[in-house]
Amino acid sequence: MMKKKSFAKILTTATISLGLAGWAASAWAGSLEDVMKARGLTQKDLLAAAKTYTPTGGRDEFLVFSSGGQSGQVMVYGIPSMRILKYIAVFTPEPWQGYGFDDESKAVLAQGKIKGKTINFGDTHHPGITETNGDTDGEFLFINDKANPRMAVIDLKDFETKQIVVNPIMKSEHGGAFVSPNSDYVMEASQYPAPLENGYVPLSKFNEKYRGAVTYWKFDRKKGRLDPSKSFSLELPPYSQDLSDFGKGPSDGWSFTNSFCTERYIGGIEKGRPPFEAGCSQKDTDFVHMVNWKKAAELFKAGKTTMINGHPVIMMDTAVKEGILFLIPEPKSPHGVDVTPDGKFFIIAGKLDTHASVYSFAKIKALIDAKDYAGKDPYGIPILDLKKTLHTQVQVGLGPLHNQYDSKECIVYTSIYVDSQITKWNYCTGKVLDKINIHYNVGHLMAMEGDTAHPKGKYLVSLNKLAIDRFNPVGPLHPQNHQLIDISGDKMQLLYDMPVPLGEPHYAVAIQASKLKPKVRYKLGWNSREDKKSIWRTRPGREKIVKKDGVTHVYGTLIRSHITPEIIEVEEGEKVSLHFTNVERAQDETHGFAINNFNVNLSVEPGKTASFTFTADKPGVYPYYCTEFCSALHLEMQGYLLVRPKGVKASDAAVSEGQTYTKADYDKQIKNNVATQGVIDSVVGYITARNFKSFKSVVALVEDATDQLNFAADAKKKSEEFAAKGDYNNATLWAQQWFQYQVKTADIGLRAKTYLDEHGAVVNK
Ligand code: RUQ
Ligand code: CUA
Repeated sequence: MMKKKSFAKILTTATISLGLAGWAASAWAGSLEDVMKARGLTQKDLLAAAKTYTPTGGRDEFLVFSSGGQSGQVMVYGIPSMRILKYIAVFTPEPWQGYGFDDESKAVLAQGKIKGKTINFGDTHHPGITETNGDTDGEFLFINDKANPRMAVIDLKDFETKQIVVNPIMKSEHGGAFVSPNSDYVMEASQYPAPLENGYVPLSKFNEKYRGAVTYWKFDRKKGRLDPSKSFSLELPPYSQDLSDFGKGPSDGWSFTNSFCTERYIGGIEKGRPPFEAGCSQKDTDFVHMVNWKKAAELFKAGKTTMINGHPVIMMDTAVKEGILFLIPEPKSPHGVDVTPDGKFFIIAGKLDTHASVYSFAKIKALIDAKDYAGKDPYGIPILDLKKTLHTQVQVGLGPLHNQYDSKECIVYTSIYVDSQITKWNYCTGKVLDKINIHYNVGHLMAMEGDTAHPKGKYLVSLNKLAIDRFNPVGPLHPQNHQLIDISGDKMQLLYDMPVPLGEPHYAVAIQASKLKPKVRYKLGWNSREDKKSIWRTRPGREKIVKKDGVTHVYGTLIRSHITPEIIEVEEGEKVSLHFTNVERAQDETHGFAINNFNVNLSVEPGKTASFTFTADKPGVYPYYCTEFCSALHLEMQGYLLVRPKGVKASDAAVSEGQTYTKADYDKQIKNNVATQGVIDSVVGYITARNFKSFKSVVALVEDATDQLNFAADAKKKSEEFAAKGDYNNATLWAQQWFQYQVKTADIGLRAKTYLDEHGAVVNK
């Protein structure tokens, strides 16, 4: 615990320890050669290190949003440093963020209930960022849940999940989230065929009753929410639809969804039948589905839909009649379909083929316009001739999966699962340019903005499924391995291995960090999940406990370093709703709130109001405290919930403390406070003598320090009032509180001073 030493002393101690640390580091380090020798590093290693190493305080050029697979989350990390910055809770409760513990986020998770059932898990696969003219703009992020067909919206202003929508007709999905070039729609395609209605249909009716589908979720950018009332779906045959992409440029208005198991095989290994894997890989080709989604949106608006589970669906026969749905054969068990940056081609890789196929949109369009079809599938959907639609086919390796584009013209990278390689090739000329080994078995790969109209090149990440021998063993469950590759030269160069200890990521998207504009704090009293002022907000001095409709509402505040109220007494069986507003304005001053035995942790960032409702069902004493180490007196940020047995009267007995104070204690405290004020004044003098206004972070710190000084003045006044009445006990305690605000002011002042020193502030003329 902090002793009451004078601030001059604290300042000197801080300076000495900084000086010592600098001296110790230089004595230990040795020369670069020594370190290379000791750690067995090569020149190539050093070069890789220099390309990724980010000195303290340095920022990354790109941010990555990676799916977290079965963790139901999204992971955020920086490139080139590969430092993990955040796991965003999406489909799964996450206590650090209070997600699934506070009432506000519980309401978001509750949107994801399916048939009344709470689903606390998601299999996140493909994140997609909002786009403007085919380029990602960094406003919102979407992510799908493959296991329980759902789509989530994350606001990149605060990196919080705002909405979950449940797909009304799908029982499984995969081909989402893909975003149209101006974010009008977010696409979701089903995976394993099932009846679109809910309920039982025997497998003997597979061909007639089981279906696939694509859903176009309308995105309302102003509200930052998907709008189910303006969303629609398209019925598809019972093939296993897979990944999707939206066209852009010349192919804008079209979407592409490939499929596997167009054999429509239904398995049955337990009955002695060959398993799915055999029956679903029999044919040489499957189908990519081409949908004219702009025309589909018009059909939906014209009411040419059938309501299924209360959701409008354009049926296949309507789609065929209106000429909005076509099929093109694609070689063997395809996986990714990726539209080129200019929108003229799309590339499909077949898992069981060694080729990547480049389809020409111009050729496809000409065939459609001429009604030049090669045939029809069993559901009457026109099929185009594979050869007539191809631009080229290129042998890229065994088990190609996904494609990403470079900033350099015609350059594409394909992940090769079986060979554990990445192949770099030219899709205009059809030439393979380079291959690099990865460790091991790559799924998706991701270049910087490599799926947009203007890829940024520079780096590529190989999202590998297996780590095997790359890291220190941590038991049979291994992390995944994301490998950073330099693609700026002719040859790809492996730079860095990052273990992913969260879940199995599938796709990831990178965006220039400069495009993101996250906020530092919320407006005071903010419900972050609904993006509006919380009806439960309160301000310092207005804290209250109110009984309404049988619920005891506590309107509280959190600030360094106390929780108001500090004592809450209720009767057994009472329903209690706690609402805490973090009234800090300072950056990075989050407070937590946990209480014994109630399974709750709140994360209350500056400005936020978070609530927790519970029934005080068992009499007892329940301490509560702040779970973020927010200040020197963080441990003292505490309180008691007292639950009185039914029928027992509240005792107003005087609070009995362990200590009382005299005039001598008071005088001593005052002396200390006055000395401290002198130090604060000198720090303030140091800052204001310099051009601190040129530094945004310092201006924010000075604002915060000013707040703390105002609180100090308040406590000082109370202390003096009690002293005037001769109540030295309360006078001393308030003087101590005055000192606490001084400590916080000095702490902030020192931070500002260090910042100025490190960033070359100059003395005012
Ligand atoms: S998919 S790699 Cu969703 Cu390719 Cu997993
Ligand atoms: Cu607030 Cu610790």
